[in-house]
Amino acid sequence: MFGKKWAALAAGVMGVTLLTGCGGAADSAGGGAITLGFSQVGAESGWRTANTKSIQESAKSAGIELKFSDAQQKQENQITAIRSFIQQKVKVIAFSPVVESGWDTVLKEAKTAGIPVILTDRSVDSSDKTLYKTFLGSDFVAEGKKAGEWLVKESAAATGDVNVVELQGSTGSAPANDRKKGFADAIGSTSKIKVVASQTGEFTRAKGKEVMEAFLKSQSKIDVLYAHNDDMALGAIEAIEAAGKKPGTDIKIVSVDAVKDGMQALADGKINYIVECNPLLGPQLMDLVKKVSAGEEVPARIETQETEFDQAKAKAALPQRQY
Ligand code: GZL
Repeated sequence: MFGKKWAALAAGVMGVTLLTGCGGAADSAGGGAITLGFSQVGAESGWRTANTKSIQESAKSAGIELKFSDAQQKQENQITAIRSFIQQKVKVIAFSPVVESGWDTVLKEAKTAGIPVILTDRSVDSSDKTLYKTFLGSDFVAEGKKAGEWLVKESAAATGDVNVVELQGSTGSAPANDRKKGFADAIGSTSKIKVVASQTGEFTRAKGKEVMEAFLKSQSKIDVLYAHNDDMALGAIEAIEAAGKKPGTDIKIVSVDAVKDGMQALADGKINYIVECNPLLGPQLMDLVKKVSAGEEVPARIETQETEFDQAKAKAALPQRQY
């Protein structure tokens, strides 16, 4: 029925299809690679850079076609990106919500379009749990609690008040809200530990330095800095040193993330304790994308395994640190 020419053409088409599909995570309907629309918060910190790298590399090795958008820390940009993914009829949408609130409308649009949504890293406060399939990330309240418990132990021998200044993460974000809560819960019963000032440093070094400069001017006595991430702690270290004080000695510092620069400061004695928050969510996310794409059930919440570092543990871990 078909001459050689037609057979060659058919083989060519099959080849291209196979090539697209080969090594790729084929769409459950067999229509080529799974397309994933991912809206990222921004590029505000070392943690975020590592998180983006993990997602992009994992998509590539999983053969998943990634449509990636950087929202530059603006919710309106994430909403625009999610609407664009819906228009493009991607198979799955995943995102790290820059803030907890204001997502129901756009998530209902994705649900109406029949596109499953996965939350990674940060969560949303929607009461309608059917708007997303699962949450993959950390327990930020537990992270704040670990930081507070360390300070309670560290302050046991202190006779006078222990004055704490707090650099909060981005206003309205799940990590900022929850790390603040967890820390307050942990120190709550200890009357001598007092948070005398608390303000957002937007998870960036620059803002962390700026706010720490203001704290140093406004507070007569600062014993401890609690920073919601290493980048703000590193900015604050610059301000503390510029004020002629020794970070880690005159002002103790407890932080969250455990990115390489933070771990180096811990090894150098400029930070005293770091609670880890793991950004390497890519491999687990791609497994979830394949399962959700195939209509498989997935757990409602998947928490990442994390640890804590003192100076000795940081020195030992640094050589193998991936981020
Ligand atoms: C936490 C993540 C936070 C990091 C910051 O999972 O959302 O955002 O702690 C980052 O470094 O900017």
